[in-house]
Amino acid sequence: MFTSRRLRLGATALTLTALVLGSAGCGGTTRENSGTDAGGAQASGAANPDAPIKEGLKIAFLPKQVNNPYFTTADNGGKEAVTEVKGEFKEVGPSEASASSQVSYINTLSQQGMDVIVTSANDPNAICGALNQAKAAGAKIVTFDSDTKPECRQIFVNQVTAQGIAENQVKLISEQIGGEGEIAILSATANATNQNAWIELMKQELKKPEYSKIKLVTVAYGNDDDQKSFQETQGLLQSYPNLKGIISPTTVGVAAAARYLSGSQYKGKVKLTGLGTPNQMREYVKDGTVDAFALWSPADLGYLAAYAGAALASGQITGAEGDKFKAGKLGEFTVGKDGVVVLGPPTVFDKNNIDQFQF
Ligand code: RAM
Repeated sequence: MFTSRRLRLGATALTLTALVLGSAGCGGTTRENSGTDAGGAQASGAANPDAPIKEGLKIAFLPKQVNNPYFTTADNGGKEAVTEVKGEFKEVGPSEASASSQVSYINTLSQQGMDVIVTSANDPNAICGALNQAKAAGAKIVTFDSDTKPECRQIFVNQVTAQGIAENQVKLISEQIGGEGEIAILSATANATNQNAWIELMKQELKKPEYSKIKLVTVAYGNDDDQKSFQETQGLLQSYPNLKGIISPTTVGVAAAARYLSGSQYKGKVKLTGLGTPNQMREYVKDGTVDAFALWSPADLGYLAAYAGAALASGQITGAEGDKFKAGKLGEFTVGKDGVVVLGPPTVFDKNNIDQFQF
């Protein structure tokens, strides 16, 4: 399922193929346009796949939080795509990933007459009212990374299927702890749509016979705040003396947990995996704190989301299942059920390949 184009690796792609885990879907269905508006309630009229991308589209990125390198990289990918389609790019957002922190930004973007708002939702419900107003004012809404309820947007650009992420994360920790023992999850915020979907499916995954000796003891929340994530890691180790491993499916959480472990007596003994950026995790892989972790290309995710928004705003797609659009260097994508477009499977990083990635 791994496609080398996703990470721009050229010659290293073969090596990486062997490292890719999980079985995420690769881009939705190939069914013809059913005419249903699976994603957003607002899509109207038929898609015209031959419609040219309009020039001058105002496309705004609103991440969960702006001071998170993951979103800086993702939004820069968006900027690259917006530049390619000759649009106007803008990025705004809160410094904390709290549930309602994005509402005022959406209202302002709507008043500014944005053609497209691309956002990663801190909460499935909290921004729906503001997004619906923005849609009524003419904006197309694309969620990426973390979704709202489907009726609040036209398209959700998902990095990897939630099932693919759950399989990947559980497999990684199982390999690292030898298939048995207590584990904990260190998540981001308690409301985050993406995190909660992954955690739910990880719990299901852990019910498989091959994981019967692994026990999930708790889920902690570091709120995608470095200090809080650091302290929560410390708390986990104090509260669960038999803990064998931690899964932190957040770039902020896993980096903070790695920093704590690397300076503690648990370094290399309590295993840590999760979803991290190679740049933030490099030193912990090299010092033996972390064996392996995963992520997709955040830049490609932002790039794809921007193209999806441009295709919506140009009438090429409406967000209906089966709609197809081209996303520049990433090629063609098909909109799947519920207006979801999937980027592709994650890549696993370890000491053998981490230096090939700079993000
Ligand atoms: C953090 C955020 C984001 C998530 C990544 C893996 O940056 O929580 O939503 O997708 O981690």
